[in-house]
Order: sequence, then C-alpha cells, then structure tokens
Amino acid sequence: MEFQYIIVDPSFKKHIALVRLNRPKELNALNLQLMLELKSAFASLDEDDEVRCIIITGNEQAFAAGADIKQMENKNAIDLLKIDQFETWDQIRKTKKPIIAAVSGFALGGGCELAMTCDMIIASESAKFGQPEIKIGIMPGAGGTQRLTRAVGKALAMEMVLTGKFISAEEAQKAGLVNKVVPEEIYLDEAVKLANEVAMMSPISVRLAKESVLKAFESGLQEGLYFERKNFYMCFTSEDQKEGMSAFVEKRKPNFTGN
Ligand code: DAK
Repeated sequence: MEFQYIIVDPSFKKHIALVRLNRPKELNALNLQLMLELKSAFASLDEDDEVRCIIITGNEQAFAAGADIKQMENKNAIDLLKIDQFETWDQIRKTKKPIIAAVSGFALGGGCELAMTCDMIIASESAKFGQPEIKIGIMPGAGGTQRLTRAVGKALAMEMVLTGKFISAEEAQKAGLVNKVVPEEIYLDEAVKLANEVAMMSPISVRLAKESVLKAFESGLQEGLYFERKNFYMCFTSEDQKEGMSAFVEKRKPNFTGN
C-alpha cells in the first residue's frame, strides 16, 4: 500500500500490521490527506484475513500533535461540514480488528483522540497526552470530551479540556488512559508483544469480544449484557471454539484459524 503521509506494512509481523504516521517535520499533524489515507488503510487491513491486529504509531518525537492547524485556520463551519471528516474518523472507530496505539512524544488534540479511538495504548516514557484545542479557541471535536472523560474521569478530563494541560505517560497510566509505559527504546516492541498475544487468539472471539467491550460505552448494563450473551453464543458456531476447547482437554496449544 503506497501513501504519501503514512507507511503501511500489512505483514509487519505474523498476523500483525503496522501503520506509521509519517509527517515528521509537522509532528505528524493530521491533515485531510493523511486522514483519508488512514481511512483507506484501515478499511483494507480490516478486510485482510492475514491481519489479526493493527498497530498504529508515529515516531519517538510525536505520535501526532493534532489536526493540522494551518489547514484549519481559515475554514468556516460550512467548509468543515462539507469536508465531513467524521466519516473518516468513523471508519477507524468501526475497524473490527483490534488496534493498538504505540505512542511516543506528543499525542495532542486529534492525536490524543486518535490514540483513544484505538483499543489499547502502549506509551513510551516520553509520551505526553493532551487536548489543547482550548488554547486555539476551539474544543475537542473527534471524541476527546467523551472518550477522555470515560477513560480518566470527570475531574482530570475537565482540567485537561478546559486548560489544555498535558499529562505525562506515567500520569496517563495512573489515570487509566494507557495500558503500559515503557522506555522509549522499546515502546514499539512492547506494542508488538501485546499484539502478538492478541493475534494468537481466535480472530472470531477477538472480534466479538472487542465489539462487546465497546458496547459497554454505548449502552446501559442490561442492553450490554444481552449483546454480550448473543456474541457469547455466536462463539460456539466457530471451529475455533472446538479447537480451543479440544486443545485444552488434550493439553496442547490451540491452532486458531479464524473459522
Ligand atoms: N498543526 C500544524 N502544524 C503543527 C502542529 C499542528 N497541530 N503541531 C506542530 N506543528 C508544526 C509546527 O508549526 C512546526 O512547523 P514549522 O513552524 O517548523 O513549519 C513544527 O510542527 C514543529 O513544531 P514546533 O516548532 O511548535 O515544536 P515544539 O517542540 O516547539 O512544540 C508542540 C511542540 C506540540 C507543543 C507545538 O507544536 C504545539 O503546540 N502544537 C499544536 C498542538 C495543538 O494545539 N494541537 C491541537 C490541534 S486542534 C475534527 C477532528 C479532529 C480535530 C478537529 C476536528 N473533525 C472530525 C471535524 C482536532 C483538532 C486539533 O487537534
């Protein structure tokens, strides 16, 4: 897959794809073209049966410093409405495969929102998370007020959104925003480790389980429990369920095929 602002390797490791944001001079600011490229890459990786987990990363200095302010500066509301970037963000949100964000350096504004749209976050010790839109006269627009609040709670989310202050990787982990913080030299390796663990599981149960966890953010408990139950039953239509349980009984490792 050839793109201008991202680098995509569908077979980075066995069953693991890597998407790298690649506008280093602009700290990976998310311009419209980059977002369209991400949309296309995620759609295609989601269709690829060989891919069981996707890692998205930037570089040591920046995951992404937000949407491209220079591109937005002179837009008005109708321009934004016509561009309808939400469709692009929705494509990422709707990706069925699990996505891990490997974050180092700045994850700000749309960059923080992009990381939060992923399913898990591995951070390097240098990672800084923030929603600084308030400092440029706007507010978060790609889920920041909702996902950050659900992740870290009202008090910290309110402080970050209203003052634009950044939090460190360590604070982000304490607050529940990231899964793990590791030294900068190994943050991608650590993400691969986690991706590997997920990729070894049955892709069907992984898909249904991801869907079910996400449902917890969108529904009341009763509706979520019914949804989980249906997905649980569905697992029993897969060959992987038979394989997983036989392997346990036969005291061997399962070989999940995604059927
Ligand atoms: N946009 C454009 N360029 C950026 C940028 C950004 N967000 N962030 C950094 N850059 C550029 C800088 O302009 C500079 O370019 P040159 O001047 O060299 O040409 C280069 O990257 C290096 O940046 P600095 O020189 O500023 O580097 P420093 O180390 O001094 O500072 C910084 C790093 C990250 C603290 C600083 O660059 C900064 O504050 N950046 C802006 C952070 C920010 O405010 N982010 C939020 C942007 S608003 C939506 C979806 C999403 C969004 C909106 C709508 N829809 C679906 C409709 C999201 C909005 C946002 O994210």
